[in-house]
Amino acid sequence: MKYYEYDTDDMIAALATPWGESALAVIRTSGDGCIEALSPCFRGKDNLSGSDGYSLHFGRIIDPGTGNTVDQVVAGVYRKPKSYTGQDMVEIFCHGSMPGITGILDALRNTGFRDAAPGEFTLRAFLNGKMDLTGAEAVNEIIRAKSPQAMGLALERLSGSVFNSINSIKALVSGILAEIELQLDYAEDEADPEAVLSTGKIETAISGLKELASTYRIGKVIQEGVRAVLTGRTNAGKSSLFNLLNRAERAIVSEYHGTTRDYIESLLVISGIPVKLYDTAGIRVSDHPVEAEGIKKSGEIIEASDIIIYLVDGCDGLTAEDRKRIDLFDRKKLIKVWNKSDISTKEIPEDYIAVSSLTGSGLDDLEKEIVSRAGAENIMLDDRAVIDSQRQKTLIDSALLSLENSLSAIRGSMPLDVVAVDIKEALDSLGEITGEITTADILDLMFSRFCVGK
Ligand SMILES: Nc1nc2c(ncn2[C@@H]2O[C@H](COP(=O)(O)OP(=O)(O)OP(=O)(O)O)[C@@H](O)[C@H]2O)c(=O)[nH]1
Ligand SMILES: [Mg+2]
Repeated sequence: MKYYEYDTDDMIAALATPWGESALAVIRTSGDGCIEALSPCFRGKDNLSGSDGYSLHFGRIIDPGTGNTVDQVVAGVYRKPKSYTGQDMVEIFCHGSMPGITGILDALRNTGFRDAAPGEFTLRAFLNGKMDLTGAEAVNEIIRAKSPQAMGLALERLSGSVFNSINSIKALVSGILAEIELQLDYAEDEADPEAVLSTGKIETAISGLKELASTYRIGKVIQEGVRAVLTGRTNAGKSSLFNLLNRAERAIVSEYHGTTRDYIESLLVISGIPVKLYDTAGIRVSDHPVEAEGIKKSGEIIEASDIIIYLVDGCDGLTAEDRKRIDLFDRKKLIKVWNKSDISTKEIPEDYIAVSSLTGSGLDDLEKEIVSRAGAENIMLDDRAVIDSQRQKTLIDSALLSLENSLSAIRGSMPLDVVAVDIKEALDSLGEITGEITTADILDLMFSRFCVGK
């Protein structure tokens, strides 16, 4: 969709729930006159066109062409501006039946509704001032959240945690600009910026932005999670540990070497961090083409992982082959596990986590280490605005750069109008974060990532 040619008032419709059989489905509509337009398709005790906002109506959707009943539904009516989009809206709660859903959408098309593009309802909410851009991004983050923590942070953002932080910094920076402009208007001589401006406010704004920027890594980890791979020699106990971490018998475990060939993946949540965990084929020289292919795939997964959990078979102890492999890995990503600690008679080196995949001992330590490697230990999430949007991070960084430039300009006794340019640039970047300043391209990019119907 191209927003520069965008009609914000026409009537749109979309299925807001997944395609497929289900108990219920929701079809959403929005636009000028949509309640009246939908009214002829609805037969019930009440007439939709005269109904109040926030009212529910039981009835049938009929095909306006044939007069046939398509489905029995409940229609929810919202009157502007009290709706998600800020426009008149009708939400149809129907059966989750494919022919029913198709029939309702066809009836709507025949009545003048257009299929909504991804994120178009939220775009309208933004354009109608129902939410700022950080709120709109939060809507998508809520839908994509993979853990309760990710969901909680995104809900905070929807309630304005990032918006409020940015706005208070923006107010500070606007105040600085006002001071400069006053000087520029009234000062008789060219004033020395350092003499007339206190740098304290700029420094406060910088530290506020730095704090917000520093939450990006953790925000991203919580939202998107990390990839962790189990690797090691055959029979080290990777599949046993995979099952233990999953609390489920997912992978085949056996005393035969080379049991796992294709990799297996699962999604865990450890202390709020979504972890995509991979069990892979044990590494050894193999002339069996299937096993060799599995080992090749293991290599590719290790390459793409954020965390590599290397298992040493505690019965055998550390072999020359283990040492050779361990040396190849990036230290920052590597967690070394001494498995079979229940029967190992060897002395366990200090930098290993002793684990028994049989008894579960050491599991807590391993999980803590995974969280720590994800960069998420000691996170205090209460009352904090945490960002996870690359767009917001880039704009915060550019606001920071402009403010730092303004400080250097002041300290270098540059003229006040030069300082003013940097301050204005910082304000523009902050305005872009909340969407006060925006372009069609930004909206295009952002809303194209949304689901249809949201
Ligand atoms: N005593 C003991 N036995 C274990 C432990 N972990 C795994 N085993 C045994 O070691 C054998 C190999 O375990 P797997 O989990 O299949 O090992 P793997 O690393 O996945 O092996 P491949 O898939 O062949 O690479 C099985 O007989 C397991 O029961 C452990 O912590 N303690
Ligand atoms: Mg295995």
